[in-house]
Amino acid sequence: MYIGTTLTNYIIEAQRTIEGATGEFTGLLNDIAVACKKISDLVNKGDLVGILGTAGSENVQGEQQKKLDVISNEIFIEALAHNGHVAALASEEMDEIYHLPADYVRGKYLVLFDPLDGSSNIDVDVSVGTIFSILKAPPGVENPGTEDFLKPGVTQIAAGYCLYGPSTMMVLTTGSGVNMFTLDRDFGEFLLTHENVTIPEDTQEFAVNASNMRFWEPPVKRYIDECLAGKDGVRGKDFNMRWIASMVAEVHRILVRGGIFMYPSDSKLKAKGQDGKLRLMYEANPMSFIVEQANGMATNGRERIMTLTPQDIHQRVAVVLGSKNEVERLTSYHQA
Ligand code: P6P
Repeated sequence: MYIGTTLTNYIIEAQRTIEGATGEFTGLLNDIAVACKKISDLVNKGDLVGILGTAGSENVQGEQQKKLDVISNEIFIEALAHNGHVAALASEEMDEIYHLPADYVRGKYLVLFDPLDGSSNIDVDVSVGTIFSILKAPPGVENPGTEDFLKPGVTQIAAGYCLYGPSTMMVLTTGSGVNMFTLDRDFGEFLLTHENVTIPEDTQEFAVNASNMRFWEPPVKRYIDECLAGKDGVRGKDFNMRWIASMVAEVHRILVRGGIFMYPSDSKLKAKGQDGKLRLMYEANPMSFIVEQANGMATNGRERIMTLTPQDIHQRVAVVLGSKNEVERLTSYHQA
């Protein structure tokens, strides 16, 4: 009876190719998978277990927290803090980094995560997801500080997301390509379903929140106008638009069929002193790692996201990512 390749088996096989691997990384990814399975279970139950709606609190971003934002954050801490694979954690839902209790065993890794991205969709039953980024912890440091997290995206050991959609899918890169695993609820395992995913270099589909059009910088306005002009315009082909308001779902679509996603800088965000809406450390960097490993491209409109030097755990950044030739085109318009 063929079972298929489970996420755990796949990681153990991958670990065998890593010099000196101790199994701790495998243990960490397994802890992350457990957290995501638990979140998937709750997301799927929704109102049946009374967890929709707002928590009546705000996160560090000043955004209304959904009950599931808070619960998902607690699930991640519960799943990752106890097993001795991490030295500290950072989350969109926590102002400060999370230091382990003094009696907990410390591990070799730091994990940054957005436990439930796109949660404004949760009450209307639209796909949401978890995003995570894994860094090496500084050796021998009992309690890593914020500065130990503030590393550029190119230093990530691994990155991934779990999409809670019609099916629950774990998408992961450890720097050797991108693989997708689909959750088989009957026996609670993520099974390998898409190996070495690559993003088509061209596309006719763009994703942007067009309601911000009047605030866009000229290069973005030019790019979108050209797409809207379709085959009668300079692009010579028609384009389609998507906007789900859930970055995990947008990135997943792009991994599967190509596309360009953008949350650009604009005058409204600049007026608030923000370079973008999305967060560098636990949204843009992990998604950029995944997209680049799938032969795509990710910039802030001007430079590669993964080379940016972080200044703050919760700093925001402009994001343009997806099909390489389209990201290059839009980025070139910023240099024109
Ligand atoms: P807007 C969700 O809140 C999120 O961080 C991303 O997942 C998503 O792409 C974006 O913000 C949606 O932003 O302004 O369209 O609601």
